Amino acid sequence: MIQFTQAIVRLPGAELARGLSSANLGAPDLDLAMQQHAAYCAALRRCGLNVISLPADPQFPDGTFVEDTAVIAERSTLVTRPGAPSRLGEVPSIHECLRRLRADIRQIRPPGTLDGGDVCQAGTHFFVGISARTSPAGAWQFCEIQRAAGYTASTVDVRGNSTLLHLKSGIAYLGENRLLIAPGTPITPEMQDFERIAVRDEEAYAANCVRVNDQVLIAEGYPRTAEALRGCGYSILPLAVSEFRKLDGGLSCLSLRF
Ligand code: CIR
Repeated sequence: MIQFTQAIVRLPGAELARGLSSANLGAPDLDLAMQQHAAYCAALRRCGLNVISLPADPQFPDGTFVEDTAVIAERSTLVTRPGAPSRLGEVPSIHECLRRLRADIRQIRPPGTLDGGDVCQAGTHFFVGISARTSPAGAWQFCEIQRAAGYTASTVDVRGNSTLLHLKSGIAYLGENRLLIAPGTPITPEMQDFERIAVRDEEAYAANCVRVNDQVLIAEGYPRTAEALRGCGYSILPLAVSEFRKLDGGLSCLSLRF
């Protein structure tokens, strides 16, 4: 499993409640969101990461979901072209930040679109969701960039499942050749090479967990998934993310890890 040393996050700002949402769970509470974000950053530090925290930008209410703006792997770095027009402007500041940290940064070019939430790296393979946010053209550009960097890549069309905003709303790579998968996530031939752990229907949101070094960050309140992960030998760190869930966000989308 990749050992991460750094994470980039962006603080939620006063404009958070204007973020895109289909969740119907009400408006996020900013104070609680700030507390949850602080606990999330503390968890990343506990996993050994140096956390680079960017300020909120009032122009971009979804800016705290930094995962969608870049994909950073050992052999490649790229900035995305988010599929929601209101989020396109989040990319330049992330690009600027990455320029100081990474060499040879590639870009998804128009008219292709790609959200980082649609990218699931599983060892040396990338699964790329084609979704309401990531276009087939964006996914193909992504696959070409990763193949040139020496990875393999394949697409997963999630457009048939309206509960999946992104591929990673329904799948996580745990390491040790294991995928955690929510019901309704398409199973592609490339996934057959992995051990697959099923998340129960009523705990589907818990599929968006994140392996960070020796820990697995998991949303708080999903006991069956937590038990399944512990049963596989993982040490888990449950975190409250209710306020980000109100904006269709999960654990993975709050950071870029590398
Ligand atoms: C959006 O709709 O773009 C944000 N409200 C949520 C993005 C969540 N991103 C992710 O899960 N990777």
